[in-house]
Amino acid sequence: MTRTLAIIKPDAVAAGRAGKILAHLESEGFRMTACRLTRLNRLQAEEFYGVHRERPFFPSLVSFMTSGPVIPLALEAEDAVQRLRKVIGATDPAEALPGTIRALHAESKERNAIHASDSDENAAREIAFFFAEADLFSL
Ligand code: 3AN
Repeated sequence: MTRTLAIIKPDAVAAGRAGKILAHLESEGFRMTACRLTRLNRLQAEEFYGVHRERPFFPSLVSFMTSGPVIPLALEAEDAVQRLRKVIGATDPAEALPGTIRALHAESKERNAIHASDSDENAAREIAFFFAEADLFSL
C-alpha cells in the first residue's frame, strides 16, 4: 500500500459534490487514512502551491483555494499516486477522459474540483502539510 493526498477543492465543496467525489474515490479502491474540513489562509495556499509562484495564474489560484472550505484526504491504495492521477483526469476538464472526477465535477482549469499529488515525494510532503503522523490510520 502507498499513500497520496487529495484535496476536494472549494468549488466542489460549495456545490455539495464532496460526498459524490468521496464515494467515487472509495469505489476506485482508495481507503481514507485521514480526512479534515478546513479553510486555507493565504500563506498556507501560497506555500502549498509554491512551485507555481511564478505562473500567471498563481494569484487567482491562491484566491480560489482560499475562497471556502476544502477537504484534504490522505488516501491509501496500491500505486496510489499514479492511480489517483488517472481517476481525477486532466487539469482541464475539457480534456479529462469521460468518467473521471474532473470530467464529472469540474467547471474549469482553475475550478477543477480536486487536487492530487503528482509524485511519491510530493505526496509525503503534502500529507505532512495537512496531517500529523498520529492522525493517519492504516487499515
Ligand atoms: P494538476 O492539479 O492537474 O496537478 P497543476 O499542478 O499543473 O495541475 O496545477 C495546479 C493547479 O493550478 C490546478 N489544479 C489548477 O487549479 C491551477 N491551474 C493550472 N493550470 C492553470 C491554468 N492554465 N489556468 C488556471 N489555473 C490553472
